[in-house]
Amino acid sequence: MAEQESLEFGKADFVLLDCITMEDFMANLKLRFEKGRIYTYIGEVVVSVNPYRQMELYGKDMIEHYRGRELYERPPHLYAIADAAYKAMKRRAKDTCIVISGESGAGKTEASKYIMQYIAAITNPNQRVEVERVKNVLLKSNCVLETFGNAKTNRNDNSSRFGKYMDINFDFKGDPTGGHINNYLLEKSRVLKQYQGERNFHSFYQLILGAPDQLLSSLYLCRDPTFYQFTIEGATCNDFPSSTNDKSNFKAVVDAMQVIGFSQEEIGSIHQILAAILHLGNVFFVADGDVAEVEDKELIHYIAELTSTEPGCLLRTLLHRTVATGGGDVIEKGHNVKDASYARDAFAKAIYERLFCWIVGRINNVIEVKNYDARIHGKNTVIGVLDIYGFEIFENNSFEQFCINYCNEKLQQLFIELILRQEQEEYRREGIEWQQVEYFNNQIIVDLVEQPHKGVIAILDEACLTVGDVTDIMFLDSMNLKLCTHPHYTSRKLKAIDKTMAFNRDFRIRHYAGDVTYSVEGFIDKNKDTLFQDFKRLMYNSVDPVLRDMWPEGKLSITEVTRRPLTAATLFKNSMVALVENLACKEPYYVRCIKPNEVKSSVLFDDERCRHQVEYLGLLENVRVRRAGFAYRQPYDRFLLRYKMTCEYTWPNHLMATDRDASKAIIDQHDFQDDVAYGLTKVFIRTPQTLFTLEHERAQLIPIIVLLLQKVWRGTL
Ligand code: AD9
Ligand code: MG
Repeated sequence: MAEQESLEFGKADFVLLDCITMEDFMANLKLRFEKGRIYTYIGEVVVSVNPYRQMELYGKDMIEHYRGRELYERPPHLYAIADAAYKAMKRRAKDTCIVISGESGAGKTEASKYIMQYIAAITNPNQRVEVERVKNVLLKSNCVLETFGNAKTNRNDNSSRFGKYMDINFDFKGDPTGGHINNYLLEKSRVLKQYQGERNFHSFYQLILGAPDQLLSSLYLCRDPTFYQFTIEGATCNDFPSSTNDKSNFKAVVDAMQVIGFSQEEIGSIHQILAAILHLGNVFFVADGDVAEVEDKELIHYIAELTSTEPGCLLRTLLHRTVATGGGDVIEKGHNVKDASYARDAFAKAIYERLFCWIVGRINNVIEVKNYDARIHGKNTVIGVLDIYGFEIFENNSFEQFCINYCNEKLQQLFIELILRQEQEEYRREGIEWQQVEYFNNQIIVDLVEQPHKGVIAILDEACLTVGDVTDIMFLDSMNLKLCTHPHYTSRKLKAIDKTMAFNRDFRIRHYAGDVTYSVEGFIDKNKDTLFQDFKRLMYNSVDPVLRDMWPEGKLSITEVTRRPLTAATLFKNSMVALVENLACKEPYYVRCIKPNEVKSSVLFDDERCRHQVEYLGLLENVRVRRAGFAYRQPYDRFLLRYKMTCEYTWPNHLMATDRDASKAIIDQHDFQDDVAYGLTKVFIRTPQTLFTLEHERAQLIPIIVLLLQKVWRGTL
């Protein structure tokens, strides 16, 4: 509380601002950032500004400082929100979740790790071996997943290129007994190509730069990332302190995999698969008449050995595809150079994606709560932690940014829904009247993307299902036709004079977080996500059990493959719908991350950029919703415990029928009747000033009470 009133550090809760204006909000956020107070509340939401420097905020002493405390007893912190989620789960046996949102580089992944570390630190006081194992796996899984799923982008040196939702299961004692990770749409196109200044996934550089000599030569690799097509762009990013990190991280990741329970053989297979992908990137095709030939056959032998396949089969798969004719015959069709290159790329992306999903699955295997455990330990409750890629606007935005930004729209929708719903429900439950606050509802954008028949995804799917050669431009035309009147959609073709869109292949969506211009180039391909059955069969027939495990559908021959797989966008949409449903039935806690500047500076607070984020995250509305109703609410017993010394009828104990009556006595004595409403179980206080007055009085009385008590003990009174 002392901090809340502190002028020096600003208000610890935006709800306490005298006026809820953008200027006051920003001034408070900036002041706190400059004073190293990176966390601020809006009620139970934590607003976090990325400090871009190591803070003395996460040590063991800090964990102890927050353990078991109520939210307002300590300065705002992720630990407080983690504790609140944990307490709610333990006390009321409620499933809770912590949703971390914010744009790329705002600090979501770091926040999720601190939250997990906190939960790990405060649980298992009895050091049960199995619980320790689960905690270790959960913590180590971060490092492994970051290696395979994160990369340097122009916005963040360690950008998550996949979405992650982790459930941690707890037994009735409140100790973690297991968990489950859901991963969402890995940006696999990064395997092939990275924008200037960006890197491929960390895993490749770690292998090339960190593997011991012997391992490297057994994989036929050289220690030079510029030698490989897939790593050459990233190898020349010289503003990234990669060489040391990659080298030491290689070992750290192998260690982490061992702790998790990956066998030596499995780790070996992972390295072989990574190496095979790197070699695959260097396979070039030349024309031999109408068909393609491989330029450097030696590479085929390397890849075959590393994937435990036959070189002849591998070569045939790279150069041909099997097609079922209408008459039921099966023929082999030779690729031309373009098709062969396309097929190779699809193969490389698919192997990496499967590898990533396999690793996630493998981690899940070792932390899964077995039915047996659940039976023994009784009710199982869950804390979910969501760390998903943040809203992205790049110079060139493609299918991946479209999916990522759609995902952020869904989460923003959930935020609106839950924050409002929670508030409304609480007032209804407690029998208190509620007043609506206006805010921008982004449902209209969510619909623009996902509506059946009319949404962008439906139009894209329709284009992909059309027989014949459908181009990206045809997809764009179809969108222009169907969406031309939508207030959040536009395209240069519709507005011929719009010079802000460089090309005719662009369309623009007015997202809740800003306008994003997408290039349709590659949308059809990425959505179809075609990988010829021949590759799946090749992998399924590998002698390596790890590879074989990743390609179960490779069992089928071309004539047995009947169903057209769901498109990438539809799969993603379905996974988002399921995610939101899952989150909506849990008690949510929010961390809203803000990126203070674009240059990773620890001292620069870019007013305009920050203001923009505050606007689109709807933080001001959040404060208003919180304030329009009642800024504070407390169960009667807690309210009494804290303020009973401020009223003669309640100190030291009250003789009234209920705690509600006693709380009312405190309020009446202070003449606060007009500022307070009485719910069924809680007292609701409208303005922070009322609470300040009570707090102030309490602070003045406590030393007097202590003095009196001392005198009583010493017998001098
Ligand atoms: V993305 O959507 O995955 O591209 P995130 O996850 O929001 O993004 P991340 O957590 O990776 O961002 O943070 C980016 C960088 O900011 C980190 O690598 C750290 O260098 C820095 N950071 C973020 N939070 C903290 C912090 N609490 N303390 C110190 C931080 N540095
Ligand atoms: Mg991240």
